[in-house]
Amino acid sequence: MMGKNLFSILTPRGEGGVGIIRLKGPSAENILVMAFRTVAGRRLSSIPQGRLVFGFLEQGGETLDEVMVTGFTEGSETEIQCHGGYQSIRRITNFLVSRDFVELGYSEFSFSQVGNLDGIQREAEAAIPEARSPLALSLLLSQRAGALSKLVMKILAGEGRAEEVERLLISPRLGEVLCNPPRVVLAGPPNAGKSSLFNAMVGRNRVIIADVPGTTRDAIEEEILVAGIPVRLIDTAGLRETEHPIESAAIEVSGRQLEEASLVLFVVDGTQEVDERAASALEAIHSSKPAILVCNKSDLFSDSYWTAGKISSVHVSAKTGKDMDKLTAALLGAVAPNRDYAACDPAIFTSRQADIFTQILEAVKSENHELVSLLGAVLLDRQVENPGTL
Ligand SMILES: Nc1nc2c(ncn2[C@@H]2O[C@H](COP(=O)(O)OP(=O)(O)OP(=O)(O)O)[C@@H](O)[C@H]2O)c(=O)[nH]1
Ligand SMILES: [Mg+2]
Repeated sequence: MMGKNLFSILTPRGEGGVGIIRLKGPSAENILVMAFRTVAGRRLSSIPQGRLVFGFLEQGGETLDEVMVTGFTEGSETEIQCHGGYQSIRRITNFLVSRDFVELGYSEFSFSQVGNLDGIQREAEAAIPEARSPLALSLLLSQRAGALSKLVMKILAGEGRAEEVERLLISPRLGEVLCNPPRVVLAGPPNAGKSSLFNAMVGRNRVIIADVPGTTRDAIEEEILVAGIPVRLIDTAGLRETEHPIESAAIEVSGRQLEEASLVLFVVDGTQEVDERAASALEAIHSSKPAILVCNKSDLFSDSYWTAGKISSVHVSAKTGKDMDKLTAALLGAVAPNRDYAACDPAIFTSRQADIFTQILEAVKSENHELVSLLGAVLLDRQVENPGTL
């Protein structure tokens, strides 16, 4: 992308008061200068740095929008602040595209004023707009401020201990869970109450429930927060042998959801006797991923026929809400057992960081200092300083 004029829309694409478009590139400033006229009708010779100038953007004698423009010291970046909403922003970006600008996403656009951030801090900066919970935001802000980078510097200075790195790598890692919500799939025989549980966990009547086996067809997804942890909850069609073509297709969809699940909540009707087919389906699921047996309808039974052996189980009632807190505790225990996060603690939050830290741990243990310094430089996206001397 060297030598190209680039722009990025920094504000969300929706209704709002202001739209912000950042520009940079060899002729970005010139093109903006040519199209801009102040409210007093004056042309500028350059875009002033650190000062907002109010005026109009024009193309072929037509006003595109009332805007404010400003410039930034490094990298000759400029910014247009226009009206918010789709039409105004689109009109200006169409103009930029007609002048050979290329659009980049927010996370791909490297801003000059944050150019001194290291690789980890830049990853945090890019993830912050997508933070899905207050805890995710706190964790990312700490890493943006350098919590994880400081630990890497310590390791590079030969002061990092293997235990510190080991602690970071305890899986599943909170930072990654917060940035990539686990997929929790409700599966099991028809009529067990999967959709009822889905609605209870989502907190509203999102899907149809009925006393007819085979009610749910399409898999339905909702993102929920469980004790501050974002979770993608998925309701699926009940699993059973069927001749019905639509239900068969629905069961195929359930199968695909099961493959992609991080955790399966296998829901059964606790009032019913154990169905061998369902029991072996649960065994098969559990052999490849974490699963919890959920005996539903506990308002109707005190002792369930179902026992899960090694698989953890809970008895709940989707209908009355009885013991739903036990289900959420079991869910959290499976997807995010390490939830202690104190502000400013270092945390891994991307798989790239996890991969490199795994290699750093090995290198620290085998006292391969040269490799440690190489890997640290890759993590921070920096040149290796004095290679071989660490
Ligand atoms: N008593 C009682 N009934 C429940 C409970 N949960 C669900 N039901 C009832 O069980 C029936 C089936 O519920 P659904 O939530 O539709 O079951 P499902 O597992 O989604 O069924 P399919 O979509 O057909 O696979 C409905 O009549 C619900 O009202 C519960 O905790 N207690
Ligand atoms: Mg259902």
